[in-house]
Amino acid sequence: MNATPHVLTNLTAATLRQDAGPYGLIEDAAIALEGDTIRWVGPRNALPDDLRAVPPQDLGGRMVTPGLIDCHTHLVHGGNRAAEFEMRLQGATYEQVARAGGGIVSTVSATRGASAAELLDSALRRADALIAEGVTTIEVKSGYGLDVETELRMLRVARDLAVQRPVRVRTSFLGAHAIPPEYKDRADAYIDEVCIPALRASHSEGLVDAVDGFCEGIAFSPEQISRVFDVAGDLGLPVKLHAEQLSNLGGAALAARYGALSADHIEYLDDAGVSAMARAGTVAVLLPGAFYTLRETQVPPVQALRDQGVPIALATDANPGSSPLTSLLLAMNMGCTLFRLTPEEALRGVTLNAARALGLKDTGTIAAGQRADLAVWDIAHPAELAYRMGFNPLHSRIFGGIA
Ligand code: DI6
Ligand code: FE
Repeated sequence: MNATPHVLTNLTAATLRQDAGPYGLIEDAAIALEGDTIRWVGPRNALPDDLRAVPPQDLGGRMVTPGLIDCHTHLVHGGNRAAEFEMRLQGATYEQVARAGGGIVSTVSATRGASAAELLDSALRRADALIAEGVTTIEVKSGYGLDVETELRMLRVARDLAVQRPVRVRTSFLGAHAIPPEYKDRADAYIDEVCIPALRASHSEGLVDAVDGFCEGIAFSPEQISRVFDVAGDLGLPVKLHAEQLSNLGGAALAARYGALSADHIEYLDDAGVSAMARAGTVAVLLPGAFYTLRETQVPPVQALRDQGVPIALATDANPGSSPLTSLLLAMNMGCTLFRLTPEEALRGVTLNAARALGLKDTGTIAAGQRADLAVWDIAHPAELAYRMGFNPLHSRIFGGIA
């Protein structure tokens, strides 16, 4: 491709490159884009001669970061759970609601009853909220169908989001999310008769980038998750897992044994789980929106993750039950205030480490050869992104080189 380069100047670049200083910051920087790729980034006075000849676009001293990445969402679903919110405010716990047939299973009925067009319509509203905050990549899970047909419909709708909007979508198959009412007390049969066939069908339609599961007392055992992960391995798909959210079943260590991209939630993760993740290079995806909504008190072991060099990502977990959150900036703020991440860790968590949690190597930093997915902000310092609540300082977004 011989596209004319596009040169951006009069900006500060928070490149997030790891070999650079805090935030990988470059003051008075220039960024050159060519087609959908970043060709060059560095101090403006070091611009190569051929790029100096191109009339630049002046960004007025603004801050440029990589486009943000929401690496854990359940964006596609029918209905909402405001009634359950009210029940929990009257004292019911998330687990009690789930065991009483509410919770995830009530979203399953609403999702089964929704057409693809209805699912797309409501998911686009939520995707637009993310995109408006500079998000350029969104992960979307299935898991509210729990039958072959509806799991496929959810994944097709997820893929369609990237046709309807300038955003990249990565899909995760989450058939092992909950046990549907027709398989009550027959979780093993559900795995064999529905989950695994739905995974194979979704994969053969090219709808699956990774395989996820919910390993928990109210969901699936480590043994059941293993059976799904074995099939993922046969299909050549990477895995990730909702692990140690409400209790410790050793899910993160199990995921690490399968070389998982990420283990997500992990409030109840122990030292052995942290070590297993460190050895496998599994990313810790922290989801403060769910922690906040469920009024969880056990915080994830952030210091142990740091000490053992486990990369930390942050995401919204956007879902109608435990995290009705569609602001990645607010997730960053919550990551700092509730989990004591630094603002730099929060930004790394929604860029470079979020990319890793999705197995993506071409996004998440500003560097030559990366995709030209950028966010331009009206801020003076990158810490401002995590600092405010309910304020959106996005100036503009560049997706695949296009503003
Ligand atoms: N953990 C979560 O936080 C979401 N799924 C999961 O496995 C919650 C999904 C929901 O409550 O609808
Ligand atoms: Fe989730």
